[in-house]
Amino acid sequence: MNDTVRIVGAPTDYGTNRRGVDMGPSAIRYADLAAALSAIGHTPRDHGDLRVGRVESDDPGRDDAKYLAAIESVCTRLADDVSDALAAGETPLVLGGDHSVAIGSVVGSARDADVGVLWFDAHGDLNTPVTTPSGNVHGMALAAILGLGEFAETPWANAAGVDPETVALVGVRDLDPGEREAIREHGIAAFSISDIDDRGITAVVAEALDAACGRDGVHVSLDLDWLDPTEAPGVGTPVRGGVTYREAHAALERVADAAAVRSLELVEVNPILDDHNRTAELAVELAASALGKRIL
Ligand code: HAR
Ligand code: MN
Ligand code: MN
Ligand code: MN
Repeated sequence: MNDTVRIVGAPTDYGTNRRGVDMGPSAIRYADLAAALSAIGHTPRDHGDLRVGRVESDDPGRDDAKYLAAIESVCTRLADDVSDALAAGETPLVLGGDHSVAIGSVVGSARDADVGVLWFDAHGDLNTPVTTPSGNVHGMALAAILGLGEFAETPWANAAGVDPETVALVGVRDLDPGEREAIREHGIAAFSISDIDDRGITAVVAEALDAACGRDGVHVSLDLDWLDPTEAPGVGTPVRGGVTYREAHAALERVADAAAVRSLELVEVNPILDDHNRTAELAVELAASALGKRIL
């Protein structure tokens, strides 16, 4: 873990139907992200937001992967920022935006490095343009990173070079049939919310870390819809029965203990749907846990 944390906002709405996640970076900053990082001994360096076009004036291009060209443009620039931060000895902290920004975060984090991915999410995000029920790329982000299906032909998959066997999904509870198939076919470690019921969050996270730590650490992708909607109402695709407030903190505290965090992202915060910025505040708290905040 580097002491300087480089904050990069990626205010996109391209990967989702709902309009409002593009305001996530602003809401997370307003929830005092920088102060929370300083309070635990880090030096925040805010690089501002990437320039992102407005979805209303753009063309989706195709139905089975809407706005893919615009997403590729944002992710290419984001990947460069993330890898520049690492080269400068800083820890990248990416603020989404919808979950499609993870493509850029992981490509940047895994550049010239052996990196695994921990995916905290209600969803698998493993659809491809063939299996997607929505055409929304946020539901395909992990498939794109791994180069599944048609994504094998895109340059980003080869750029990431992430092995499906160093990916772990934690807390999933809403998978499409094609996603279950992808998990089986590619040997992706997937821990459902029922696994957490049965074995407890700390045991599950320990196993997920075992699976997902590359030689150069792990990229932690935190989709706020991972939590129960009572705790995190400000998300576009809430799914009942998510992890609790304490389970979420315990998970990210264990991740911090493993001292393997190479990069982190907070995605899918939608201030329009939120309750007085509660979800953005929770995102900040959880980032602090992942980056070493201790109670005692
Ligand atoms: N699986 C569905 C789809 O592909 C829903 C995806 C919901 N997306 C997210 N991602 N918030 O985690 O459209
Ligand atoms: Mn997601
Ligand atoms: Mn690599
Ligand atoms: Mn999700």
